[in-house]
Order: sequence, then C-alpha cells, then structure tokens
Amino acid sequence: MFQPDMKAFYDANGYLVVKDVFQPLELTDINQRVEEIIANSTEAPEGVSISREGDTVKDKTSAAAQNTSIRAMAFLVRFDPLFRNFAKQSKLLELVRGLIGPRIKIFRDQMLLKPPGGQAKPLHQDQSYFRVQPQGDLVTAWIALDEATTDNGCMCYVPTSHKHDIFEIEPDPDRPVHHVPKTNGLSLPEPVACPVPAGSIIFHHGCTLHNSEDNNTHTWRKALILHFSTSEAKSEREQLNEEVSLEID
Ligand SMILES: O=C(O)CCC(=O)C(=O)O
Repeated sequence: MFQPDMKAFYDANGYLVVKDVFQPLELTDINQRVEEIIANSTEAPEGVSISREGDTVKDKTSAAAQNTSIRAMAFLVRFDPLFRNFAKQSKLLELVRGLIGPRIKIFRDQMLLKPPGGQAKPLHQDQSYFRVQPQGDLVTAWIALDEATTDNGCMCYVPTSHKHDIFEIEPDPDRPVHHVPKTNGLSLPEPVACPVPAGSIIFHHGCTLHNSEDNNTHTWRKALILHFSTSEAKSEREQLNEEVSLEID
C-alpha cells in the first residue's frame, strides 16, 4: 500500500490523504463499541478518559457549556484490546513506517467525536501539546470512522506549515484548553479542507497547522486519532512518556 510518492507529498506539504484504507465492514466493531460508550459512558474500560462538548467552554453559564455530549476520549488503544488490535493492523503500520521509519510506537491515542452541533477545533499544532523530540518523529494518523465532509467538520491543513518550528501560543479566552499559535505576520497558505470517506486515513506531521470546523449536521463525525512516533522518540514533558499508548517495535 505504501508508495514512495506518498512520503514525497508528506515531506513537502506536512500531510497526506490516503483514502479507503479500511472497508466499512472493518470499522463495524469499533464503531459499535464507540456507540455503546456514547450511549452509556460506564461501558468505557477503566483508564479511558472522557470529555464532553461543554468542558472546553470557559463560561459555564453559556448554552455551549451545558452540552454534555461526549466530544473526546483518550487511551482506548491503551486500555481496550479491540482498539489495540485495530491499531496494530499491518496496512496501517506499513504506511506509518514509510513516513517516519521502521521502529515505531503509538505515543498517544484519542478519539474526537464531533457530535451533531459539535464545536470547531481551532488551528493548532499537535507538537504544541506533545513536545516530542526529534520533532519530525511524530506523525498523527487521523482515521475517519464516518464520512468527514465540509458540513460535519472534516480536517483542514495549512500546507508547508510543518516547516516552521513550534509556535508560541496564547490562550483562547473562551475555550482555554486550546493552544492558539501566534502566527502573526507570517504569510501562510490558506488551509485545505480534506473531506474523506469513512475508512480513510489522513497523516499529518506534528508541526502542521490544522483545524476542523463546527459539525453543522444532525449526525456524528467520529475519528480515531493515533499519534505515532519513532520508538526512541521522547517527550520533553516527562509525564507523557509514562502514558505511552502502545509500544510496537
Ligand atoms: O478531529 C478533529 O476535529 C481534530 C483532530 C485534531 O486536531 C488532531 O487529530 O490533531
């Protein structure tokens, strides 16, 4: 499945779309497990963390803060064998190895489940949170569990932005958890929207600026997000090294 021109595109642009890596049937079991957790969060294995749409909003009296739909989960690969086995599939690992090298691990895993009406994820760099060294050794595999469209909040990437270092950040006054990069004065290309069918993977470099818009539909836009690194890479934030999702090589 891996082709050398994929790495050339990734190195030049900081992201890579690979459509239809998984067939819909290959997503059935994990989609069902996610649905169960959405319906009853006590179904999540111990250790999995869950956050809700309203959690990111500073003004706790606002309507947005009252939204209790699940927005994100972390550590499913670490604590649920179903997700662990999904994440170890050779066609996925072959693509990751083609981009960052032969020895890899899943540094961190999460899901972003944009519920109907779910909020945008503002422009950011993953490395702003993870601080993995060497910087180029972190690649995110964003796996669409549903079709992602421009209406439901597909991923958008600023091509070539990975060639910049990690930007300084400022807090978003309304949603303080977000790291908003200070890119003032830089002339950057416009973000490219990347709608994809369910089962597609979008890879992005840890320094690539990316965002997703609101989900303006009545259905969920779910994604499994695997942050891979080389096996020897380490975060400057020591605690993150103690929470590695899956050692592979
Ligand atoms: O799924 C989204 O909407 C945002 C995901 C994201 O920012 C990421 O994978 O780093």
